[in-house]
Amino acid sequence: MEQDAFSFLQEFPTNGDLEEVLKRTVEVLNQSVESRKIITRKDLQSTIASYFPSKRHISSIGSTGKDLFYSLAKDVEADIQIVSDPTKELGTAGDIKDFLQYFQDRFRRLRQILKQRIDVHDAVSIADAQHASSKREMKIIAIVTEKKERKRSIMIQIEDLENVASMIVLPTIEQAVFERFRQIILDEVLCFHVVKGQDNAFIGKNVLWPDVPERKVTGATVPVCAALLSDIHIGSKTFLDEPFERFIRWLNGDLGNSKQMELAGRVKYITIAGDLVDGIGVYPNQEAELSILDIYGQYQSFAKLIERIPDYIEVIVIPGNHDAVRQAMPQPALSKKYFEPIMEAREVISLGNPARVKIHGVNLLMYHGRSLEDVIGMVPYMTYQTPEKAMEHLLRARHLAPVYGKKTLISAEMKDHLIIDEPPDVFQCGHIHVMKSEVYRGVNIVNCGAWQNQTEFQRKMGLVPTPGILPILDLQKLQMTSIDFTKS
Ligand code: D5M
Ligand code: FE
Ligand code: ZN
Repeated sequence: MEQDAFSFLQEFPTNGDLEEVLKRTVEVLNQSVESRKIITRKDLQSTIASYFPSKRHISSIGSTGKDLFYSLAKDVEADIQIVSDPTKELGTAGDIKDFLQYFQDRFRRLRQILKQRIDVHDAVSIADAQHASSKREMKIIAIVTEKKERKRSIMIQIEDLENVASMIVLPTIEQAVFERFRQIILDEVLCFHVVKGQDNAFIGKNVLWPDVPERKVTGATVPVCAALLSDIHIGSKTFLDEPFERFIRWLNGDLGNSKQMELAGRVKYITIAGDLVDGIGVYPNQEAELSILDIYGQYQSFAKLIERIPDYIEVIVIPGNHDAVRQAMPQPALSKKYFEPIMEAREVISLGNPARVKIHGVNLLMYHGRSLEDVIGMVPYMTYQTPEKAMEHLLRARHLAPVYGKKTLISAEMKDHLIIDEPPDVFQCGHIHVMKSEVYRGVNIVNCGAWQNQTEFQRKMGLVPTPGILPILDLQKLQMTSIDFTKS
């Protein structure tokens, strides 16, 4: 055995596995074609990687840490499939005809998704429901165009492709069902249980969202991880350079306890859900809070930081509302001008917002999350401190930005790119600057938080961010963990 292999073994956590590691290594050497008799450090590492997936970590941090850092991700081949990216499909929408076409596409496709539910199969059109006899119970699929809440009743205007109708939710309805009606957001396509009332109006009895079916998601076959980031806001005076520096050092095996280092070694992917830089003129008086006053310089600075991400890690980025692309959803990928300094620094996959990728077969939906503000503003009980609940609502609506004409600008494209056609395995957003995750019907939901401290503007808005905490997803077990980089 060579000296280096000896020192590796000395550092290996001493438990019953040591003998097993040696035995396996000898077996592998005996079976190999080369008639080598000397065991090297690399042989030992590869045995541990193949046979002892949970024993890959090496304890201790600091100066000796780096020598002992073993990266499994380095030995795993990247497996990324881009499923959808709006960048090349965007048109120049604008007139009334486009608007109609956009909503018709939204209605038809969401109706199709709704009809896949067994409890919606028998839904009829508004016209058929209006022709039915009074007091008859029916289901209709419609888009919501108006909602007015009174003390204990709700007036709702609905439409399908041919007709419009009014619906009233009465105070006599069960409280829990009343609360469901209160959660409705304008422009959602929903299934209503109604009873025919007088004058062609309906009495709302219940409401169903398209939702995602409860399911079991299959993870990757290898134990690799993805570090999920968003809202880095380079160029802002409140960008947290020290926590970000610790994040980079952790990735490089320079920092962390044994468990955290083991995790770092398994990071094969970094996905960034927008707001890479702070931009210019995004909110009132932003100049006072900028450390880099030109947008190109901000992207250069971003490039400098990500240059230090180990090169075996694949980085995927999409833009957010602070990035230098059009604001209307969907957003195309960063233009060449700003992406150039990034590409000179390291290889990065740049996609539009939203984007879908499959990583080792795990279906990831990346979306910056501007519309979460609209959801939080319109749905009772939602707050900026629980962005995962707002994300859950988007999954239920099967749409990333239901309401048209509020804070989220939506471009009326021929095709509605914001429909969640296929339920994702992982749903990643940012924008809110509060790190939260949960599992909803088998879907891993994560809002990535931020790498920017509270700005003066956010303070005035009452937003309390949770910056510097990194969510990490184990792609094999589909489990989320997090590391707080704000503490040294
Ligand atoms: O958004 C950062 C956070 O600030 C996010 O939680 C939304 C909140 N924000 C941003 N603009 C507004 C307005 N106009 N009202 C209320 N809350 C807001 P970012 O996209 O990083 O600026
Ligand atoms: Fe942001
Ligand atoms: Zn944002």
